[in-house]
Amino acid sequence: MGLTLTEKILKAHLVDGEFVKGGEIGIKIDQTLTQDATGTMAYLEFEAMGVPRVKTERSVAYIDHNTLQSGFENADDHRFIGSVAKKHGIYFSRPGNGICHQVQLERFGVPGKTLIGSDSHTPTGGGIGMIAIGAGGLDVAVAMGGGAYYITYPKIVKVELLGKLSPWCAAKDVILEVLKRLSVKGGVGKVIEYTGEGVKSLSVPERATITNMGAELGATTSIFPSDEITKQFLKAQKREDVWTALSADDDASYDEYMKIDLSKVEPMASCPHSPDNVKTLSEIGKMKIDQVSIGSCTNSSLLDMLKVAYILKGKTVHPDVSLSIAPGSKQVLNMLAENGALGVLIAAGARILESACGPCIGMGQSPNSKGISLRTFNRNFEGRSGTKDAQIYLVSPEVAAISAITGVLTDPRSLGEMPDFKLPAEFLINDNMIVAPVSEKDMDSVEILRGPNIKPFPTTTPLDDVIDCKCSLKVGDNITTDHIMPAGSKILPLRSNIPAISKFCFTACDDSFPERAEKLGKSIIVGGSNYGQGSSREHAALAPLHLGVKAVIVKSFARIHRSNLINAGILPCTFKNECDYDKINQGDELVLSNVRDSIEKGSDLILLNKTTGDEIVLNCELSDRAKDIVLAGGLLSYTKQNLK
Ligand code: MIC
Ligand code: SF4
Repeated sequence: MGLTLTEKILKAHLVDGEFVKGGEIGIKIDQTLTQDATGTMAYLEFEAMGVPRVKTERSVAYIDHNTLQSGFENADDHRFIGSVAKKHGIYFSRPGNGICHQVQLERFGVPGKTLIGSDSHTPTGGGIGMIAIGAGGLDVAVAMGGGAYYITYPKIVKVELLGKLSPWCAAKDVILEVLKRLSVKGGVGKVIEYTGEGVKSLSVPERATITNMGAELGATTSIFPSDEITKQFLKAQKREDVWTALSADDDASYDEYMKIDLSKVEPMASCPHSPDNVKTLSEIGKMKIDQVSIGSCTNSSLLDMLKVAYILKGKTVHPDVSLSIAPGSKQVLNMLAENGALGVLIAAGARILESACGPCIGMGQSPNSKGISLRTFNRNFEGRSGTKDAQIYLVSPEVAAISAITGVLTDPRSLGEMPDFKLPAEFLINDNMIVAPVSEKDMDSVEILRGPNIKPFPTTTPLDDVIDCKCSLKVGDNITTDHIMPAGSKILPLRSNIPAISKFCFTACDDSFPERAEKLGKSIIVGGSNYGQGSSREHAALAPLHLGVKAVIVKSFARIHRSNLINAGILPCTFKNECDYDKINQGDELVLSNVRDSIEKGSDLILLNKTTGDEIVLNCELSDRAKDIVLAGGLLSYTKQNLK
């Protein structure tokens, strides 16, 4: 039987384990990326491992998240990351050069290669046929050191695309359609593989929008074939030499199947407060809006910006609306400046932001109180914009641009005929903001620049055999990492200082949690299903670790967060019987005994609720490697032990 594209790439990179669905496999990683909000920790971890030079084919450190420098902290982190990169063999994309996923796609991605990044939207690389996966900073540090990356051998979903998008309907609408069908948990443990004749009608940036937002399905990654369109894109980036044709075999077999007729896809929006709360524009109606933000790693390509400029040409942003635009990379911004489109955006009244994540991660442009904001981004979790009572709708750039002019949510199909927007035959290539590392012999001449806010990785201890403590917090379903470890302009600068950032842990749900947890010394958190969805930020595990959280017991976990807990040495348990969730209340006294032995043997754990007298059966299914990591007290201790 033939192979899927996912299987072909995974097979070529397999270094550990076997291809058994649900089993664990280790794959060789060719490329890594980090961004600055997760990067400082990742490089501290890399330094702690003591490996002098990265062993990957290409590792790149980006500065794109923490670019609002309202104090010394972010600038210090940028300098630290730049110096570590220079010393240890990593390319450094300077602030201003753009959003990691956009630049990686333009300048570094290679079809058929594996990439892991300390950012959940790393699957953007699937747009050119890479297996690109979001991971915790520690996993990326290990991969830079030459270690394998471990994933559950995924189920593979075939999404067959038919036909062609209708005018003014967008790639964003395609992924919103998938989210509507599968939900934010529907992709867990799966790779979404796009095939079918409809693939040919989508450009690389459109494909990348779709794979990018596959992260919102909880999927391991998403991938498109590498074909003539991929070749043209790479040629226009003067990188045709890295192209290879890649696709699934005709007789490949898949675990699940879905068909999407592109011609039937219509403009849609993710309504507050979840990316899968998808409605068509006609279902939502003509809603008055306060703000429009165009940009983010989902929709900030040159193609997106050219469409926006076409719609804004000769118009003025509605008097009740604030429009901000952040082109995804210096390449995009520079080309807009040269072809005159930037002038069109400025003339219409758009507030041009630097090429960075910006409002997507709450770094500025928070909406007004109860404000309605249309954003071309990928996440609309409550509070993420920086305004707690704002209502965020996720839309395509086409919907965003026309609505910015009319002041109400507007269907772009009202624009009538659509011109044929084409990618240029040649992009403007100027890599002057990418700094190459020094050669191995000059390594010692590079001094690592550490600012006072940069504190070491928290210390961990081997797993206790008896965990006897209180439940410090009980939360419900679909808790995001933005709940656990909020971002935004006030908190992000503390990403390199775990004791300081921990004071904000879970404050989105309960202001008193950090103080309570710290007073308790050790505790357990209880949650519902899809716990930890969203970002790859390992801070959502490191802050609980610092606050003494020993175990997290939930109905189900999101993939990256679960591995971040394991990497931090926190026990990730699930209820054997989901109804038992109701048998624990915040403040209850809980005991887990015989923990080490049960983990080693892979047997169920028994939790005694001393407050109620209930005995609750818990699952903590771990691969052999994950068991060793948890027993050792986390991935850093485990790796250090294994490097000896
Ligand atoms: C996000 O979109 O939430 C982020 C900020 O890019 C995160 C990474 C982080 O929290 O640093 C992600 O998606 O992994
Ligand atoms: Fe940056 Fe937003 Fe993309 Fe995260 S989702 S990488 S914050 S642009």
